[in-house]
Amino acid sequence: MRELLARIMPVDASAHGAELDRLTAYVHVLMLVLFLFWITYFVYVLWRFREKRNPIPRYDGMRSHWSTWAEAAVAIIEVVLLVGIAIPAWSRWAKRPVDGANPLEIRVVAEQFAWNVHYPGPDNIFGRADVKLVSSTNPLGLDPDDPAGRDDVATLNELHVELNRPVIIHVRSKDVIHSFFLPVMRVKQDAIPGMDVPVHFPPIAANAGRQWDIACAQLCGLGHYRMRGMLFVDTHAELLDWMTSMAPEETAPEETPAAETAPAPAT
Ligand SMILES: [Cu+2]
Repeated sequence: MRELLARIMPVDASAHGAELDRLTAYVHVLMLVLFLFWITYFVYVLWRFREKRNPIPRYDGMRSHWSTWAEAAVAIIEVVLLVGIAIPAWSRWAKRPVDGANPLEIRVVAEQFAWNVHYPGPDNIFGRADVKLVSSTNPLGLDPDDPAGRDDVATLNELHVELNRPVIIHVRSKDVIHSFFLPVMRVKQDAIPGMDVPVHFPPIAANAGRQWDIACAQLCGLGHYRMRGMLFVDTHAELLDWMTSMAPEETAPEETPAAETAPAPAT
């Protein structure tokens, strides 16, 4: 099944993607079987009960119970898909990575029509951000007087994560509802003004020359079509190099952007 899905689905670079793809495939197979069965039955009924063969209509309907049993069988299959696969997958996904997993925490702030990406920097503490400080040169509204924010790294439409390290992304929005969509990570989450919604995933494959998109999956305005970013899955060393190159001049990181015992970022 995994080989077949790999051929027809987009690249899957996440640990949880295979399970979601499998569920999607089961649902589509069930719908295909139902569609073919009912369309065949519909054509059969048109032919079997045509006027020429049945000049006098009968109003007592079907007398056997096979259709009831067929409906019951479909309901049972749907319950199995929901209770046996979908709910367990959701409950696993809803749990945050355990603390020992040292997740990389990032904020993504959507706006018409771009993705602002905010890293806490080497101190692992997000600098204070205030909507009153937002300007064209300070799209995240970072407070220049907050020492925790001096080493923060901000990028536009460019998201770097680390291979085989869990990522927690805090999805936010500055204006309207957007939808943060990483097709290769099988992640899709609405970005809602006034809310901080964390999503997490473990990247298990690197780009290897492939271009991976961040898309907006909500029609959010006239420029929706150009709300596109790039996702890069780096090795630890590559991420550190990139973070160093992006760090503010006077606070270039000397160490890994996330120490082994990362404290929880300030909210
Ligand atoms: Cu959008």
